[in-house]
Amino acid sequence: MICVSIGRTRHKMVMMEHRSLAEKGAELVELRLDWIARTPDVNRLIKDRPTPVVITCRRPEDKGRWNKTEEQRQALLRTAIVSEVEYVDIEDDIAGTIPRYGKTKRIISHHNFDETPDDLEEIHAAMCKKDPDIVKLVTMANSPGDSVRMLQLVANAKVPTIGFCMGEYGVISRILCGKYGSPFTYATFSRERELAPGQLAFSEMSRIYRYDEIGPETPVYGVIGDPIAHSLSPLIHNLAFKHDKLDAVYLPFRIPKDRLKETLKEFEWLNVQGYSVTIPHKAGALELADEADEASKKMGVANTLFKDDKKAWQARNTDYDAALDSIRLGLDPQGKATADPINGKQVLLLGAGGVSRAIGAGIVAAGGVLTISNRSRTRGEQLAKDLGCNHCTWENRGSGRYDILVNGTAVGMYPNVNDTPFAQNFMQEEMLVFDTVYNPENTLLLKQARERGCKTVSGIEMFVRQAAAQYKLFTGKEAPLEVMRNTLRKGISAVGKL
Ligand code: SKM
Repeated sequence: MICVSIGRTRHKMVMMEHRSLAEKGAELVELRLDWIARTPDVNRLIKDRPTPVVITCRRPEDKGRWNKTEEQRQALLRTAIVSEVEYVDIEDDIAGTIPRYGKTKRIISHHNFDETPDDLEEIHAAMCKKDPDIVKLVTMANSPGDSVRMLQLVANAKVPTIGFCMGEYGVISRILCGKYGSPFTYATFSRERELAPGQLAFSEMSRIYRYDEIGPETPVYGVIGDPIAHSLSPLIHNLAFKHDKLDAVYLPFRIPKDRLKETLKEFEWLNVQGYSVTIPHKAGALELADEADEASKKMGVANTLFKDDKKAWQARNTDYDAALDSIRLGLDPQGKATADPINGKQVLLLGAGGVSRAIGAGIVAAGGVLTISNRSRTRGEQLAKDLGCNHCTWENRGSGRYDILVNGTAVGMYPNVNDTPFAQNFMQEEMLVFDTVYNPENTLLLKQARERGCKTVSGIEMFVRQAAAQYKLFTGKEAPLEVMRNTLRKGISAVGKL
């Protein structure tokens, strides 16, 4: 069950939001009395409540907004109990002063906004002695492993325990706590109304992550990277699982660059079945895999890890085929060509990062005549040397004649939508211009290329194809490509930014 928190300053707004959440399917709502500007009137708020409620009134030391006396606060909690609300949230240090009464269930809570302390088990054990129906332990995750420790605690608890972590590293524990037995998780009315760090919106938790359908056996997948909050992989993979009615969930795993090895070890407990891999882990993922295909080894980077039948980690690079197929689609939209349309074409590739390395290797393998240009000259020269292709300086990138231009840099990506890596007057009409940037879909580079009469392919095509290939490696099933494409487009316009 998802408990949705409401924090509004006026009673009227709390009740309105409560009704709206009930209409949207919320089964339990937390009313945060500390947000109400005047003296809260509990009975008014709960009189015609459309769902069961948790009554909570947080003090400033627990990052709440309560600005009246402690006596008044505790009196409110008692009033809620006497009025037989379904749950009341009582901080562990005042549990002794609020007696059990009637049917109201006691959630004994403890928050730590700084860290997930080493003595988590001891804190939990002490809370279990305070006559709880439910123990609620919420701490700040300062590393990915903190979420794992918290979920282990939930899984081993003898008393029903809500346990999750705050912050970006904690997001996975908010989504997975139910899998390990947490009676409910918390979400917020909308992302703009985050009441605690890392809280997801009710719609994300219910419609994207399908929290209520995650069970003990649900296979877990996810994307690893740093940063990761911007990634649209969770959106498209989860909605593809939903479309195919698969019992599976896909999470955003933030892992710092220097912690990949130890974190993947810690995540073994979560029994993750497959990872998409993004910056900065593409080289590290390849190194840590038990086995890799020849193409990934040659590129030195992988964007996919999945467990094979023998539980060994396999590495692949789905960026490679996705990029090449996107280019082929642009050159030969009807798919009529009998030979590879890239063969013999002059290709200018801008950039020398992981994506460029994969695309460049693919172009060379397909028989394209590749030239690399990069803002940092030494990196560009190094990649050209590794791939055995031409190099041209960034200043001279407009001087040659090319059939295909590929942008493998992040220039033009949101929020820098007015930037372009290649001036319009350098473009030739018969060129195909392919931009790996997918947010926005219509980058300035692509707009100017179209004005100039060039054919274009957007980064959406590549992103969807690399995800679809991962989906097949993860599930053994063909991905619902159209669902993924439409979801990505909607996701980009809804989020507006990545
Ligand atoms: O190669 C992909 C990766 O699979 C996922 C991703 C993302 O989620 O942003 C980006 C690319 O690196």
